[in-house]
This record gives sequence, structure tokens and C-alpha cells, in this order.
Amino acid sequence: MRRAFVVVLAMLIMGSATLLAANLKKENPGAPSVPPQKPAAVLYDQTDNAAGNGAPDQDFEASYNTYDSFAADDFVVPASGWQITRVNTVGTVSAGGTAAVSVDVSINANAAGIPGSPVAGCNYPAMVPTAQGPGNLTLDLTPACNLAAGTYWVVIQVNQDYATAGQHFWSNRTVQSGLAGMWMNPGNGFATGCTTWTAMTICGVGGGTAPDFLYSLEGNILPVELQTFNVE
Ligand SMILES: [Ca+2]
Ligand SMILES: [Ca+2]
Ligand SMILES: [Ca+2]
Repeated sequence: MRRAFVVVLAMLIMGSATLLAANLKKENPGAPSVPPQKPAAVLYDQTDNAAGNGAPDQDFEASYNTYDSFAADDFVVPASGWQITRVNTVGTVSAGGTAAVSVDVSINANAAGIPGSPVAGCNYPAMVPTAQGPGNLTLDLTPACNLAAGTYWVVIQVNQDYATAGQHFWSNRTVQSGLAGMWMNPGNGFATGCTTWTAMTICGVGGGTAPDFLYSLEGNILPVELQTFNVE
């Protein structure tokens, strides 16, 4: 009885496999219901004019907490609005340094020339980089960050222990675009006095002469239906 059942089951499976094979098609005419998404484009790029120096942007282990530093630079979103899917930063590590465990990255509002609060939905704590060369970071924002027109800041802090992985520096740019790149070290371990957001050139970090950081943004120009219009 059991044997007969197995044989019948095997025949059924073979039969259905034949049926499936007979139904396989080499084409499927008709438009997809959802249009394919366009590949992400470079929305903004200020990776040129490298200064050959960089500023600390690191969350150290507890014993070096007074050196914990943050860095930020600005960009302007045009009227179309942007969906940012990736932030690329150019950086270096100290001699013998290795890699960040993760990165706190956020897109912040502009508060009268310095970074304000993170935009809702655009705060990515402890993000593991998709890739990192020594110092360079590829940060894929999940979910993507949607922004209306305006001025915003990319704020970066790598989570990296000095004892095991050395120091990380966000590389500087000799040319300033928009507002001056900002830096702060709340514990003042670097003795710059920049315990709140202050221009790098004033803080004297990264050599003290270069005003901006090297980075680019990738993503999509928002389609019309996702934009907000004010009708008067
Ligand atoms: Ca952190
Ligand atoms: Ca720390
Ligand atoms: Ca700038």
C-alpha cells in the first residue's frame, strides 16, 4: 500500500514537471505595471580640489571621549527635490589605521549657517559602510532620504577605536562651495575651543586653511508626482 502510494506520488511529480516545462515561455509581451527605476545619478559632487589634509570626524573608545569629533558640509537641493540614496566621502586613516566599524551619518536641516537637527527619515546611526577604502566611505542610505528644495548638511562621525583601528580623517577641499564646512569637538580634547559647530578654518583642524570637505551624493531627482506644490 505504502509502496504503491510512493509510486503514484512519483508519477504525479513527473507529470507536473512535464506540464510546467511545457508552459515555460521565452517571452512575455506587455508593459510592466511599475516602470523600471532609473539608475541612481550623481546629484552633487565636490570631490575635486583636494587639500591633501583632513579633519578628525570620529567617535573614539571611552578612554578618548574628549576627542570625539563631528564634521559636516552643506549642499543645496533645487526646486525638483532629491531622493538621496548614497553618500560618498573621501578620507584617510592614520599610519597603521584600518577601518570604521560603522558610521553615524545624517542629513540635517540648515540652522542659520550651521547644521540643525536631522531631517525626519534621514538619520542613519551606526550604518555599516557598503565599502571603505582606507578612509573613503560608501554609505548607502536605507531607506532613502527625500528632500524638498533648500540648504542641508551632511553630518558624519565614524565609530572607530583608536587603539585597534587608528584615526579617521574626512579629507578637506581647498575650494568652498556654499557655506563653510563645519566641525566640532564637544570635549575639546583637540584644544581648539570648537565645542559647538564652527568653521574648520577657525578651528585650525585639517591644516586650518581648507574650508570644505570632499564628498558626493547619489540618488534620484524626485518625480513630479512626489513633489509638493503650494497653490495660491
Ligand atoms: Ca557614535
Ligand atoms: Ca567616544
Ligand atoms: Ca560647503
